[in-house]
Amino acid sequence: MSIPTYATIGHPNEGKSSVISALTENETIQISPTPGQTTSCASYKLTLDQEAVLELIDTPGFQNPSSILSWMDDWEGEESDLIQGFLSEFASDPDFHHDRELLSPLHGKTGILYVVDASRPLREVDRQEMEILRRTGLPRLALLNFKTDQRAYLPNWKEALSRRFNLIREFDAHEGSFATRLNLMDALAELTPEHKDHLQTIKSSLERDWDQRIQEASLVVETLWLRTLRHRYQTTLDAARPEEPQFEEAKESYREDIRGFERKARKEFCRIFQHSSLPQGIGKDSIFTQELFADKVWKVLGLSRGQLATAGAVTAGAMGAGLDVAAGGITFGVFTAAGLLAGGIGSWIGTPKLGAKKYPFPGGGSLGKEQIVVGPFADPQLLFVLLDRSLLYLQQLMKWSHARRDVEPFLKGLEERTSLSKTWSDQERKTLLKWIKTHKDPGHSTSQETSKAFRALILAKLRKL
Ligand SMILES: Nc1nc2c(ncn2[C@@H]2O[C@H](COP(=O)(O)OP(=O)(O)OP(=O)(O)O)[C@@H](O)[C@H]2O)c(=O)[nH]1
Ligand SMILES: [Mg+2]
Repeated sequence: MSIPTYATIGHPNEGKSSVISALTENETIQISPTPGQTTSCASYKLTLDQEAVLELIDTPGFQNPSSILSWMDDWEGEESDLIQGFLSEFASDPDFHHDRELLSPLHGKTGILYVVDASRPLREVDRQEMEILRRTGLPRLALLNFKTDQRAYLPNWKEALSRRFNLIREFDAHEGSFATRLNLMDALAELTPEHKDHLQTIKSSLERDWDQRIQEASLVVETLWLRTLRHRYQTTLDAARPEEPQFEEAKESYREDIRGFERKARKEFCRIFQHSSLPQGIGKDSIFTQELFADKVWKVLGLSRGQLATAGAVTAGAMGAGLDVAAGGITFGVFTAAGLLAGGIGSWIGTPKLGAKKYPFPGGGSLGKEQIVVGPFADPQLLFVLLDRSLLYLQQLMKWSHARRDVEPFLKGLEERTSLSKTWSDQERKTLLKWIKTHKDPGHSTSQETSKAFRALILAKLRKL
């Protein structure tokens, strides 16, 4: 069976290609602020489970709507031959190249998506374009795209469109959120009822696919936590060099490892949501883009000291205790439950100091050489900061339209955000702290249980984003 095929048509530069890009999650479609970017028709497929389920045809913008309409007014042939008649008449006129390209794919197609930028005033050419499309006799859905926030012209647009279109829907190509895409499937089902069942199946598949992505993302978050929680950086102490700079180098290597874990998680998030060109963390002065260990980041993100002290002091202590065992009685992180409580419940002053210690290689081998060990980090706040930054990144990513080619606003949007985990309930925080307690060492008897609770919590949060 052939799949339903819709042509996006409209005036140049209104967002036709952007609509297709958002809908099919295709970042490679040419989109440009210069009108006339699309010069010939191109077919794009919506693919689910490796199967093309819907076809969209991108077309160039109208160039001569007034001439086309006058020509149509004079047409004396059958109405059903109108488009074919136009294409034959203007077959070799270079001035009508774009118009031919945009009308030629209409033959045998399921319907038309007429894309307009409804944030600008309505003009006579728009009415002419609408009238041309009406005369094609195909089912017509008008998509109101908004290139700016201006909505004053909306009533005019709606009034003119309602005379010539079967349906009118808003579709902000730059928002292009998941819900918007689902709504469009409903609109297409209404426009072309003969494909209703098929479109309904597409909608269900889209929902299932989205949920799988969210589940995968929650696993990535857990992996990031696990790697960070247990990470230790070890290196051999060079007896010929002073110790202090070597301690500092080791600490920086440890920090760089954790930054690497975070970068990897963001890369995974981008892969899951099919974005290949978004930055995974650049910029200078936001709680999101700034360096992970910056004081400001720790102050704004993660939990407050009070939240950590009340909900997690014991666990925080346990995190420290875990270190003592792991490292033969030496505590590397200076920040333990005692430190947390002594610090009171005010806000964070900054990142707690990271400890580095030296001790002999276990078993007395290596000819008396000593090693430097940094981590695991004793402070659970590191995990909460990472969690917040992951969720904030996902929040931005999940609603980032594939039609957007500008990276600056992606980073800017992140700068305006603040801690999510601070707003969670005591119970939710306890779930997370329990996870920490049971995962600091491998093989804890209840780690599967706490892992399940952790993922369920993250999943619920992601579904709400
Ligand atoms: N702010 C904003 N800009 C948009 C939106 N949709 C499209 N644009 C911008 O408008 C410009 C034109 O978008 P295209 O998708 O290339 O438009 P088109 O109708 O395919 O243009 P032609 O192929 O030239 O006819 C680009 O700079 C887009 O980024 C939107 O919803 N919001
Ligand atoms: Mg285009």
